[in-house]
Amino acid sequence: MNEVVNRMLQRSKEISSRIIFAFDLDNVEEYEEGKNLLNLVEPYLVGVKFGYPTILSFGLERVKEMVLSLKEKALIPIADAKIADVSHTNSKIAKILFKSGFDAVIAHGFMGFKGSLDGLSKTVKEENKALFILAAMSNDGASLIMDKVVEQIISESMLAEPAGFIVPATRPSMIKRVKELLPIESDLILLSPGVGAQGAPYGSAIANGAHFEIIGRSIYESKKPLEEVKKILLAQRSFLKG
Ligand code: OMP
Repeated sequence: MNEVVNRMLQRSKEISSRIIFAFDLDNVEEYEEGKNLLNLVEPYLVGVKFGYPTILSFGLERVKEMVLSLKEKALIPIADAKIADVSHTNSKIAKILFKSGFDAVIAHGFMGFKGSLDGLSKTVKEENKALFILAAMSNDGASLIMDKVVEQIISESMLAEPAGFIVPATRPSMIKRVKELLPIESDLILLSPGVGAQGAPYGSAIANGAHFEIIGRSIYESKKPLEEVKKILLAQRSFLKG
């Protein structure tokens, strides 16, 4: 099993949580506030996903500081740069992100393996990190194009030996479809955004077979983020028991 995934599953078991926090702040003035928020909720998180809003507004040096501090507490930092370019550019992006301490990167899969995912996959393996690939997206429009080619996306992506896929909590049928497309007994994991602010109930992606729920605004826009995180945990745990 991928070493990063191993750590994710271990932490998940230890703290009984399936939450990956989507940390998407877009104003550098929120830096101190953001750090305080992370300190508040980190005991309940398996990982933190940094998206373009945070990386571009805070800058990589500040993000690196946050990433290293999360790693000290055994959280898994994931860089969501939705990599989707040709091989050598993909590799350069990934190397920069790994140098900043990230354990995993997220890439698209529609570009195919040859000349795109191949280079990225090589870099990820060389650095002993994890690659997560978008199988289908959570927005409504994704059902028009992406859902229709999910089989091809998965088969091309598998050549890149990913650690797992991103699947939409907003369309549970797609979570199930992706699971069906994966090899039997595969140890690939599924991360699912679309929970909370985008409409899927807390815990529902877990109930539908995802391993982790990626949740952003419901936490960082809440007046009581810690209470919200505890609500998410309760929902996830009830589905895991049920
Ligand atoms: P909230 O809607 O605020 O919970 O955030 C969801 C997070 O998941 C954001 O960081 C999105 O960029 C991300 N995301 C989706 O919402 N939909 C997708 O299909 C894929 C992603 C992603 O790759 O993480």
